Amino acid sequence: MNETPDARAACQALQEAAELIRDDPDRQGSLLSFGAAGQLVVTGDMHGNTRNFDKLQRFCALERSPARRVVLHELIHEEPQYPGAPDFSIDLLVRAARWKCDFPDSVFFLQSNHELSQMCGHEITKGGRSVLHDFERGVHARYGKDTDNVLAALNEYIMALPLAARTSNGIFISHSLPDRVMMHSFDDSVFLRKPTAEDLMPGGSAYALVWGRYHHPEVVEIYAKRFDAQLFLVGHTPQETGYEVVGRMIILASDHAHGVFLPLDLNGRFTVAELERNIRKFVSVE
Ligand SMILES: [Mn+2]
Repeated sequence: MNETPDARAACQALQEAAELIRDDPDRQGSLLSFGAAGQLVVTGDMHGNTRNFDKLQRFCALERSPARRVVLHELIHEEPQYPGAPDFSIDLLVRAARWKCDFPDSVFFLQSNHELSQMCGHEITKGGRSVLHDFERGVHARYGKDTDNVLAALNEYIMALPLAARTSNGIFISHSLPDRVMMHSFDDSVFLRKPTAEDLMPGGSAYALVWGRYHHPEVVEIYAKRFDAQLFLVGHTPQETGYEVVGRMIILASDHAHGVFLPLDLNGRFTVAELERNIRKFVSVE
């Protein structure tokens, strides 16, 4: 049976984005590197929030700002609008993939635990509901008989994602940092290669990177030395007021009405306090 035009367009956007992500000229192994020119806009988790994504697109205005780049993570798995409702966060992911296709040198994504779980079929439960099942119901509501094709294209996109980005002014961006207990077993060379199936499984270093929680300033210090980073920007840990500072790390959240993003000058030098002053709330964007 032929695909519907919508499903065909969604698969095309996801597959084309996956190809661009795999072959990114700014990428080596699973690490993106940004040079000392232009502006970088960093977000936290978005979890299907199309309202904040609209604002991000308006703020970035990539059609007239070629020197601006934007890093996004954790786009899927939203809180359904009412109990029992499907999760429609596939809509945000497809829009973001199109944004990458339209501006391949400006739009970047990082691997996140929700994307990884969706691809691997590792269940996440939230308040008793099955997050993966609700997401798949949303994909089915949008794409019907073409659901499997869209999910396959989605998996190709997720498999392509890099793990982290670093800037020439010492900022390291990833979905999270490994837990303290993983400090000794974490394999730093995971950034130098395309993650293997083992890296992405529980116990693997890519898995540990995107699932880490409960960070302490002294652990952040240790990773700063190991990764040769001045400052960390991450998402993952929910932030009701938009962000939190943990030593030399800022945790950003972009998935709700108090969500934030962080534009920074790629040739500037920053302390954590200076970066904190650059944080913008989505509500401040028209
Ligand atoms: Mn997360």
